Amino acid sequence: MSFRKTGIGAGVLAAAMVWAGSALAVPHEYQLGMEPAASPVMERIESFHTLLVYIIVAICIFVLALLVWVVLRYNQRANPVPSKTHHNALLEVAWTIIPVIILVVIAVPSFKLLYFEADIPKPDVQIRVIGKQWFWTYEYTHDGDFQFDSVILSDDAAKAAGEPRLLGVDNPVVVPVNKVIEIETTGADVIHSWALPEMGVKMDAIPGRLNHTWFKATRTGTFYGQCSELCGARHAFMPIEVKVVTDAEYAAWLAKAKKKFASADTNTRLAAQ
Ligand SMILES: [Cu+2]
Repeated sequence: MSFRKTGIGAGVLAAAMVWAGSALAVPHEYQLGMEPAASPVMERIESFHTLLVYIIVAICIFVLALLVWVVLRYNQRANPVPSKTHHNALLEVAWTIIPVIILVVIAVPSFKLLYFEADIPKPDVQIRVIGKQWFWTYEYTHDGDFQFDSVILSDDAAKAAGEPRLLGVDNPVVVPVNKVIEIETTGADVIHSWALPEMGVKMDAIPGRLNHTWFKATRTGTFYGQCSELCGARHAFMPIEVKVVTDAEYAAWLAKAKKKFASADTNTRLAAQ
């Protein structure tokens, strides 16, 4: 991640971790695997990814072994009189059937995962996410009727707030832990994409269209994401910050947010008039 390379101090990171109340959900130096899953969808994505890695490694080793065998056994010196064999029915059937079996082994869990992701359970919280050039607007349409803009913090403000550079925002999204959060995305100008890696969420926010996805956070903490559809000059500067909190903390935040953001005009309210 660029903010590590561009010099966030370890102290700031440690402070951010304390502030977040749990492991800071950002990548680390020399990280090999994905970030630890924090939702049922991401847990399944990670185990599917692991299955694919095993299959890919096995195929690579097998193909490499074949190559080495051919190079050593059938080079001109070792094998001066080449075989005139031009086909072998058994071999041809095998190299057709075995890849088909491998593809089926991949397809079955892949479709299962796809449908698990697409089937949105009954939501506890619904949030409309509107991508704008270049920030996000969040509308709480279920738990009250308010909206707010979520804008990147300046480097100085991020430092002061103990937030990672280029990821912290002024108004993070707040959601309760272990609850189904339905996310409805749309775009106000061009196509954006709302992505939260640890929740396994990446959904395009397209003008004139409502896309739906969901996540259920399995632990509390602060999670970061970024716009994932090139949307213009400041595409890299519209991060996503989601705080997952307990039910009580969520209720308290909701009460405050309703007052704080009450003056803002919401699209929902305009539509209701
Ligand atoms: Cu973008």
